[in-house]
Parts: sequence; C-alpha cells; structure tokens
Amino acid sequence: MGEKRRIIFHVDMDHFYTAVEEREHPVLKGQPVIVGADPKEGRGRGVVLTCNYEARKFDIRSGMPISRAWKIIPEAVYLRPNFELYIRVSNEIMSILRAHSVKFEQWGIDEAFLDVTSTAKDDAEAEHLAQQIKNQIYDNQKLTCSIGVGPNKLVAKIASDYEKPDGLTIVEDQKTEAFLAPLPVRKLLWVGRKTEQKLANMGIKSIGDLAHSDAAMLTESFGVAGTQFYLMAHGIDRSEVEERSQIKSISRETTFEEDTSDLELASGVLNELAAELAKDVQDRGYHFRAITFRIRYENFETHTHGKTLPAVTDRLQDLRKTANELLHTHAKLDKKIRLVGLRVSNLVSLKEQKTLF
Ligand code: TTP
Ligand code: MG
Repeated sequence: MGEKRRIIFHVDMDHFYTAVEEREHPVLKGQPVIVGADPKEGRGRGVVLTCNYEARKFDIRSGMPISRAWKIIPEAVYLRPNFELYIRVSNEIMSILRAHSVKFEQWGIDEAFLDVTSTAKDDAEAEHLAQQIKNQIYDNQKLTCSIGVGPNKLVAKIASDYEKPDGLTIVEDQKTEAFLAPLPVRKLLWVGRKTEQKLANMGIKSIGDLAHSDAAMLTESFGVAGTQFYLMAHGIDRSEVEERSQIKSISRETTFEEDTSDLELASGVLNELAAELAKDVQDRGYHFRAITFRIRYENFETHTHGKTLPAVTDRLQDLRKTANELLHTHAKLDKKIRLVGLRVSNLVSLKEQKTLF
C-alpha cells in the first residue's frame, strides 16, 4: 500500500484502582479487593468499578452489581473509590509516558497510545523500549502495566490485553491477521454484547470468522459499522495517535420569562439546570471539581461565583448543594434576577471513550 510502517504502543495499567489502593495500603496485598459502591451487606446498589486479580479468580468483574459480588465473596475487602488519588497517580504515569513519544494520546484514566515509529526502528528495538517503559513505571510508581505493540492502535490495544497482568505482547505487522483470527469478536472495539449476539446468530464467533465473511453482507446487516468490522477483522486501522482536545467545561443557563425576586423560584430553576448538567456530565463520562454559578440582574449586571470541591464528583446532589449555597450567599435581594446559570469545570474523564475510536 506504500504507506509507512508504524510502531504503536498501547499501555494499560493493571487493575488500576485496586493496584493503587494496594500500594497505599500494603496490608491489602494477597486479599481479594473490590473498589466500587458500598455493598451494605448485600443490599447495596451500584456496581464494581474494578477488582484485583485475586477477586477475578471468583469471576468478579467491572460493572457487576455490588450486591452480586457480595453474594460471591462477602469476605473480600470492599473500598469506595478515591478518585482524587487515582487521578493524581494517573497524571504522574501519563507524564512518564508522554516523555517517550512525540505522538501521545491518553485514553481513559489508565491507558495511553504512543506512536514510537521515529524512536524504534524495528520490533527488537520496540521490545527494548517497551520493557524500559514498564521498568520505569514500576520504579517510579510501584505499579505494573501491560503493553501491546502493533502496527496500529487497534492491534496494539488488543495486544495489551492479551497477557495481562504485567504483560508485553508484540504483534509483528505480517502476523497481525494470524494473531487476531482465534480471538472472539468481542475483543474488537465497537463490538458490544448485542453485536456479538447478532454475529453469533450468523455463525461468526471469532475475528477469523469475521475476516472470512462477506463484506457486502456485513455492510447490509450493520451499515457503516459493518464495513468497519470487516476492516478491523483484517487488522486494518489507519487512525492516528493524537492528543484529543478536551472540553474544558460544560454549562447550562436559563433566562426567566419575567425578571424575578423570588429566590425559591430561582432555586427551583437552578435545581433543574443542575439535573440537566449532571446528566450531561455523566453521559460523557466526566467527573468535575469546580462549580461556577452565574447570575444576571434586571439591569444586566452579571456576576459569577465559583467554588472548588474537595474532591471530584459527578453526583447531582453535590452540584445542587453547591449551586444553592452560591445562590443564597451571593444573590442581591434588592434587584430582580434575569438569568441564572451553572458551569462545571476541572473535568476529568474516567471512562473509556470507545465511541471516539
Ligand atoms: P480498565 O483498564 O478497564 O481495568 P483495570 O485497570 O482495573 O484492569 P485491567 O488489569 O484489566 O486493565 O479500567 C481502568 C480503571 O477504570 C479501573 O481500575 C476502574 C475504572 N473502570 C470503571 O470505573 N468502570 C468500568 O466499567 C471499567 C471497565 C473500569
Ligand atoms: Mg487497566
């Protein structure tokens, strides 16, 4: 195809949240540890965010209801997440990684892609560099990671998952299709449970099955995604490693139909704005730490008042509480209110953004 061959790394920290907890509290080592919602002796709502490999032996998984985890291993150590800590550690790891490559792309809290084409001239040099990075992260952070090396992001990402934890998997360009063929289709990005089921009904289970199926038929069944599946099954992915521009803040505001001096009314509107904003933030997989309240009076005089929370959150109740505090502390009672608004910033992304691939 005449394109320059690339060497891409995907680095993924091992059982990230629980690994950080174990490092901070060595007494946890060797025990099954689960970070997530409060299990409340089996009555808890919410899910497992992650668990260490001891807990995985019992088939505990990310996203599983915490009540189910409790049924399986009530004797595990259950911890609430400390996002502040994880984000700090994540930032330290990302700055180590960033230094190794001109083309760098963070992907979620504990993963990143590096394009090392200009640093490593062949697979042997790539292996040496990957080992060096693993050692450096361990020496610096006392945490292990898994690295996948491949000709593109798709293959590198699947490779990093191949021999977790503490893995290093190198997929040579010519061996890409052979590497992918035996793996279940679920390993491909974009293939969720529904697609997996639909493909299974068509007799397609492995990536190899997918590669040998009819491209036109896939397009007919899945639209554009079908074409994408076919290319991915052949290990083709031309997307670049590039730092994505992050949105800095998300906001909502409402102008009253009629200027008002009714603080209760303003508070009600603020609560609605908070609900919309919290949903937006949660849908995008963000947490926030800073909240800004904006108020405009009948004479167009406009003020903003901000507060930084002690920790990141995505909870509506935190947003509402702060918004109302700011309203009641700062609203001038001698002027009618024309508009109120809310903005959240200091955003951090805590979930994988698969749809952006
Ligand atoms: P992952 O890298 O998917 O998982 P992990 O690092 O815990 O385990 P692995 O060794 O398999 O890589 O996610 C990174 C962190 O993101 C994880 O520690 C917790 C968090 N997370 C969630 O909050 N919700 C989720 O559904 C998943 C999958 C992860
Ligand atoms: Mg991980």
